[in-house]
Amino acid sequence: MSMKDIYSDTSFDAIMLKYGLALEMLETELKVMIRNYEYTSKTTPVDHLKSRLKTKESIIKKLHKKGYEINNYNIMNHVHDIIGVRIVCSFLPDVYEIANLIKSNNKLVIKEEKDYIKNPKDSGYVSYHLIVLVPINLDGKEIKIEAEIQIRTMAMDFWASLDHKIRYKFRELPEEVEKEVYNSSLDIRALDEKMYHLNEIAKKYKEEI
Ligand code: 0O2
Repeated sequence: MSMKDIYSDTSFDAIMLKYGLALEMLETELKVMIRNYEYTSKTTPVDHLKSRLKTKESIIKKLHKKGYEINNYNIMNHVHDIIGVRIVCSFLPDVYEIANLIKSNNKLVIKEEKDYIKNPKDSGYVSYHLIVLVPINLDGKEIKIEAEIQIRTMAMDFWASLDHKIRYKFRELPEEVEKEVYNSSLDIRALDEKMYHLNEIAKKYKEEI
């Protein structure tokens, strides 16, 4: 019986194993980078980090939505967020600080950047996304696996989590609900600005006393 090595095995289970390994590698890389930054800058820009591997059902749903046939080639080439890492920061500028930190990491390759803070989505969704390639070593050979990193403030995370819940529950939103959900995203943006300014005032006050 011939045994396929994991590097050349293209079965669904082997693909998910590779993504699982890449997620572990990415999480470690990000945590080390953040701890190191916190140590040298004496600041704590990150409130928390969480990650997940997309479920098989969710992968199939995404391919359906994009109009692709369900096969392993399309999974690897058209689903960009099988690995999802979310970094939740305290204040708005922290989001860009962390994004720049990731962009300067020499192990990760930046494939795409989507700044939904400067260009919010029609829904009101605000966040900063990076699609990165994570290198992993299998049987002495390197492969690069795609991952999506979402960076946002706590306020943006609060809105996005509840927006996701509301949308998931109701599928299509009534127009007035859609409008109010959008309006609440404007409140969130204003709140982020306000908390940032209050923190700046507090910092200045601390420096002066
Ligand atoms: P889930 O359940 O969170 O995984 P792509 O993934 O790049 O092929 P797309 O849609 O162009 O497809 O990517 P985009 O717009 O960058 O969005 C990717 C993810 O951002 C989504 O993944 C959500 O997590 C989040 N997102 C985007 N728009 C919204 C929004 O309006 N509301 C909320 N709450 N989240 C949003 P999934 O797979 O759609 O969902």
